[in-house]
Amino acid sequence: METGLVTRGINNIYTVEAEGKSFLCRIKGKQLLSVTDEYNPLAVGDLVAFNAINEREGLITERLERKNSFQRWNVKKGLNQTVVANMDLIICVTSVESPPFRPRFIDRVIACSQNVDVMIVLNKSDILLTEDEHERFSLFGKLGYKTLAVSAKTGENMDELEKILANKKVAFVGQSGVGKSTLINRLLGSEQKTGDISEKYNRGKHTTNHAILIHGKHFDIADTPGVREFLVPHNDAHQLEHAFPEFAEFSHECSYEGCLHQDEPGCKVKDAVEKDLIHFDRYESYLRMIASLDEKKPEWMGKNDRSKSWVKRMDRDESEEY
Ligand SMILES: Nc1nc2c(ncn2[C@@H]2O[C@H](COP(=O)(O)OP(=O)(O)OP(=O)(O)O)[C@@H](O)[C@H]2O)c(=O)[nH]1
Ligand SMILES: [Mg+2]
Ligand SMILES: [Zn+2]
Repeated sequence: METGLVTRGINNIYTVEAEGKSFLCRIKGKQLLSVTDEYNPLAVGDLVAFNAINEREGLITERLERKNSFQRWNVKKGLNQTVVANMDLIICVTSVESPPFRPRFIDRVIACSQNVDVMIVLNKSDILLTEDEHERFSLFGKLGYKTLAVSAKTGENMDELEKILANKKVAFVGQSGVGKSTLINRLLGSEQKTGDISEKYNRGKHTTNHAILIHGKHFDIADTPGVREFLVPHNDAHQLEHAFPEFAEFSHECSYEGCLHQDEPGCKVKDAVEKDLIHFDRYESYLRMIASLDEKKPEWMGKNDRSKSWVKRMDRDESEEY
């Protein structure tokens, strides 16, 4: 029995690395005993116990306990799906344009990251954000998240990013076309496929189609497929609060214990939004996530005009077709 690291998984065949060797492994039996009601039993970054059959192949018998994960809700299957596990840092890669900057997407990435730090990297900063967008981007820094504007094209701030990555195992997640693979190639000298931007939809074409952990000299990076949307995993709704640290100082004053800050009377979070102590767009982002858990229509939409213009400006692709 050996312990190894999953660096890739396609069609139920996993690449497992152990002691400098690489094995192609299947799961022994039909499923891992420890894993129920999840879309995928194993993700890149998982540690597994396996039996080597020969120098190149093996059978996985167990998934070792995860220290953290990045999970999303898989709508089609109605199950939580783990994109990567056991990372030192989740890097949400966003871009200024093509696809446009979408702060609510970042909010969801934070909510999908469980027990792991999140950093926000704004790529394509050879192009400029609008003032409103910049304000919303800087808000993440004020809330305590590390943020950095870079350009894979011009190389701006890439040395800074390298410093942050040193000695870490990180995952790049984000929308298709933001430049995850381009950045990784530049950082690691790897040759991940990169894609053009669709002229019709002004976003990427899902060039990377499965997650893979790539080793570098000073750090390891998991490249992941771009998505149009990350829906937050279906766990206890209260777990969403970790993604909204600015609620904390108000939420413990809410009248109801266990207040979810929707329409409960005496909600101090809602009060704080009305007094502009919490950014209204962050609050709306939160409400959307809660609504998606209930699979309710977001009734609050359109309640206030200010928010409507933000929906239009900041979440432009909500109406886009796939
Ligand atoms: N202007 C500009 N374009 C960039 C920059 N970085 C990447 N791009 C372009 O963005 C496009 C998409 O890059 P990819 O690296 O394939 O994006 P991705 O995030 O890996 O996309 P998926 O694999 O589909 O998730 C390519 O045409 C890149 O040349 C940048 O810093 N500035
Ligand atoms: Mg890619
Ligand atoms: Zn409340």
